[in-house]
Amino acid sequence: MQETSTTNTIFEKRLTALRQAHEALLSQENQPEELGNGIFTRYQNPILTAAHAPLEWRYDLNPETNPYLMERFGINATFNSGAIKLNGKYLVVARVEGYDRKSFFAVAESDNGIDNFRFWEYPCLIPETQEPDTNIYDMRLVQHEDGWIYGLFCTERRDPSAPEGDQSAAVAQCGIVRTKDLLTWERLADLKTPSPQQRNVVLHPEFVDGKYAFYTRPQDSFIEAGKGGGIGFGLSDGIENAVIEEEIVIDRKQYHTVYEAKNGLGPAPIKTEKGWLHLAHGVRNTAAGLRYVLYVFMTDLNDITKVIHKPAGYFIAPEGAERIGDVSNVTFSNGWIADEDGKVFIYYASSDTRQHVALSTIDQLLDYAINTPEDGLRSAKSVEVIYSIIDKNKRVH
Ligand code: M1P
Repeated sequence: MQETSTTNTIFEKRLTALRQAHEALLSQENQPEELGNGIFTRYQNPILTAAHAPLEWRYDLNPETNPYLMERFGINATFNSGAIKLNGKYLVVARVEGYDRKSFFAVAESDNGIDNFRFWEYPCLIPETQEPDTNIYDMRLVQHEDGWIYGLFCTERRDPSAPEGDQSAAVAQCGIVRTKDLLTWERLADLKTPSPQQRNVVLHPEFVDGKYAFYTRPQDSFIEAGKGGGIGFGLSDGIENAVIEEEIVIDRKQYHTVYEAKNGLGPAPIKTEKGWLHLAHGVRNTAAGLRYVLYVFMTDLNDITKVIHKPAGYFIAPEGAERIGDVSNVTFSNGWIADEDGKVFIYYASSDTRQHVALSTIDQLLDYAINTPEDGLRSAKSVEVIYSIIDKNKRVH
């Protein structure tokens, strides 16, 4: 009797404290950083962390079966979110990763796109194909002109040709689901392409020559892009059993750039009067491991495979606390929302651990993309750029 009432007290105290801490986190206001770089404004707090996951997912809330109110399902991270605005709400489909390393998708909703993101009651139920996914992650949401919202994501399975002693060899491919409400998801066949592995596949929002158009990232092995490196592009007659017969690379990896080792498209591009705006990630290798940064480029409205502007270097790189996490030195984005008034909410994740937002506008992004000098690919060219800026400034003052 004594023991039961003691454990009940532990349970009640813990539950009250947990609920208070959770509510305080979820209702926290997010403030913009001061000054910034004029291109975008970072916000101070991550919009989603592991601690944002509902208590109902993590705890058995029955004092009879969980007297110590222990966590029964640990959440490790929330990151790499797809994003869409639906019925006036800003929705992100986060990659939520459990302590067991498996990722799954869950929708979190906010009224303003900046703070107070709250997960919906249940995570997304993604149907499996005949060949079950071991792990699913990084959904790109696209409102396609055919009327469906598509979610393209990476489906990962153990490499069937790997020897028994190798328990880490995997095959990555592109899984496809579609929905009208983000509640019910219809699974379609995985995308077929000429590449042995695929990650970072994105559906273009419009038909191209009456076909579904995909941005791909052909790669030779699970980690290495190999000879297939670059952001690829291909067309498929249909979407229910999508097949790309021919893949061309439209944005290559390149020596001594921030996308030297590999690159991949982020969210679906935004259509503007001056071209399609793209956000992508570039990867280079360092003595401390891979470094992932975000970069911007634009493609032609009439030929979406033609890159027309590409500022040098990175657009967003990990800063301060963003540098540290499960996979440190990573910024990654697969979601942004362009509002009717020209604002652009850029959802980027840091170090495979947490989700952030940065705010910009179509005008700012176009100015950045069009007027930032391209990479000259040599130190002397960088110095030339600075000279021209200084000389131009002399004429102003
Ligand atoms: O760990 C960094 C990122 O690595 C992968 O990206 P890429 O395919 O370009 O190497 C993805 O697994 C991504 O989820 C992850 O953030």
